[in-house]
Amino acid sequence: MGKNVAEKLIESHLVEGEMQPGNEISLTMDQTLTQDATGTMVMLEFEAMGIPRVKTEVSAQYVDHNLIQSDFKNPDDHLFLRSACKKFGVWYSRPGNGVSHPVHQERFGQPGKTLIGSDSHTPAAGAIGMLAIGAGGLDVAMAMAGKPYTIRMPEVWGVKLTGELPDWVSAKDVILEMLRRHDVDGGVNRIIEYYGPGLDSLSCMDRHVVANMGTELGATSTVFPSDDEVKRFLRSQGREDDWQEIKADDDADYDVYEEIDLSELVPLIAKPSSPGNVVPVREVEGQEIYQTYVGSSANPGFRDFAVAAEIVDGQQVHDRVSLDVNPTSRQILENLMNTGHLQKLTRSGARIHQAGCNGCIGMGQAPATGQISLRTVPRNFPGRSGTKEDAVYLVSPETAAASALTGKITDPRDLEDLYGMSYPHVQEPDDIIINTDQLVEPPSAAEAQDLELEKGPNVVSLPEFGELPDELDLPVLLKLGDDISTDEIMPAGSRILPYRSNIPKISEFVFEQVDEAFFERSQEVRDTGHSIVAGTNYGQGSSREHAALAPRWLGTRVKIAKSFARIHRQNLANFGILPLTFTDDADYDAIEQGDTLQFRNLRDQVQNGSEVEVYNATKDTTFVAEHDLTEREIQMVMEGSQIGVVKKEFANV
Ligand code: MIC
Repeated sequence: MGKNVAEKLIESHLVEGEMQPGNEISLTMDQTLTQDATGTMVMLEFEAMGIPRVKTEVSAQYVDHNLIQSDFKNPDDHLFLRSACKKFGVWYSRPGNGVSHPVHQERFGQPGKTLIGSDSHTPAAGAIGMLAIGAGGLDVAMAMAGKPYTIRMPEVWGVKLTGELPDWVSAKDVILEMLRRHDVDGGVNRIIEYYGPGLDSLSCMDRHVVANMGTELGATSTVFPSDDEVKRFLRSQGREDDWQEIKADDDADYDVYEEIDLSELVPLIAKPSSPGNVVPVREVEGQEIYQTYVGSSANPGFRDFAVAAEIVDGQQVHDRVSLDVNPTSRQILENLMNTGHLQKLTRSGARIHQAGCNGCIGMGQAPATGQISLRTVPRNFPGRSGTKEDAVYLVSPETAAASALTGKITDPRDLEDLYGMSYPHVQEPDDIIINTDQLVEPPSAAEAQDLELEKGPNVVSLPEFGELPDELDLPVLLKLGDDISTDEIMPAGSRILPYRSNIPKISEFVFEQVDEAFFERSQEVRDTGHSIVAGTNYGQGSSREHAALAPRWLGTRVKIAKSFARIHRQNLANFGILPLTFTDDADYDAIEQGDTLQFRNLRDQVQNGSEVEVYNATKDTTFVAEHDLTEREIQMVMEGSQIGVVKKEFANV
């Protein structure tokens, strides 16, 4: 039996386990990617492990999230990261150089390699035939230390693309169509592999859009073959030598099949406040808007900006609309200047920001109260824009630009009648400007030996966590519903993100979005701990380990959910929070916030089986919950965190 692309990538990096869906497999990681909002923890963790230099082929650190410098905190972090990169042997992408995912694809991405990144959108690199996986910071620190990464072998979901995209419809509509069909958990425990003749009309940056937002489907990763288009892309980046062909064998099989006829797609939109809430733009057109936003790792290509520029060219954006343009890299910005597209945008009234994540993560550009914002970003979880009760819709650059002109949600196909416009077919020029100047290469190990880490007052060492007690009496401090995202657990935004390097401080904001009194309640039981109860897909969204670390600092010992999102479940285990699932949904219904759950003989139960007995002392009832922890994860939960386990391991090497 032939192999598909995902299987080939896995097989060539497999060091342990069998490639059967559900089996535990360990893979070597060739490259790592970190960004500043998660990277400071990664560097602190790497330091705590006591390893002098990274052992990967390439490790790169990007400063793209915490760019607003309203006081010393973010710049302190930047300098700390710069010093850590030099000391540990990591490339440093300076603030303003751009968003990690597109820059990594342009500069370091290589077909056939594996990449692990402390950002959930790391799978974007699957656009050029890599196996790229998002993970918690500690898992990335481990990979930097040369450790293989362990996951459960996912199913491979083959999505055949046929036809060609119609005018006014683009790559964003392809991934929105996947989300329309399958919602935010449709890709759980799967790698999505795109193939078929429809690929011919998707450039590498178009594929990046689709691979990036595979994360919104809950997928472990997304892969595309490495074909002539990947060769063209690498050639345009001056790196043709890094190309190799990787395609599925003719008789390759997939665990699940799907087909999308691109020619049947229409402009789509994800309504507030979930990327899975997708309908045709037609269904919601006509509503007045306040903002449109072009940029982010979900629409990062030259084309995405150029098409918006062509649409607004010669017009003024509506006078109630803020058209925010966030270039994804300095290189793309320079190319847009060179081709005249930037001027078309500025002349039409667009507000140009520095290259970076910016408003995508609530670092500025928050919408006005009760007003609609249309964004090309990957997520619209509640409050993520920085405005409470926001109304963020996810769209293509075409829909964003069309709506900026009319001041209303507009199907871009209407521009033909409204403005007599025909669809601007934009192609990225082949002889682009290449700018690598803001990527700082690390010095040699010998030169780095005596370098010191530059830790300003914002960089606070990692707290140490104690082992799992055998007996626990834990009040349920919060009961939550389905699909709770990490943005709701540990919010981001310009007020909170600057505390990413300070766990005690950032923990004051845990669950602020959903329950403002949570922090105060947690303080009453700080020493004895508490539990959290939730529905399905708990912890979807980002990779931020702060969504485990900060609750752990506040005393969360056990979380019981109907199901967990992959990265968050791993982060919980990494920091010694016991992730349990309900065996019967009725047990979830029976628990009320404020009940006390008793656990007895807990260590024994966790180590010697998968079932844990829970006594609800308030209701006088008992139920059984389950864990699916591997042996290694059990060790972490027992020790109180993976750092303890790792330290011991490295001490014994
Ligand atoms: C996101 O898009 O949610 C983020 C911000 O990039 C996160 C990482 C973080 O929380 O720092 C992600 O996707 O993992």
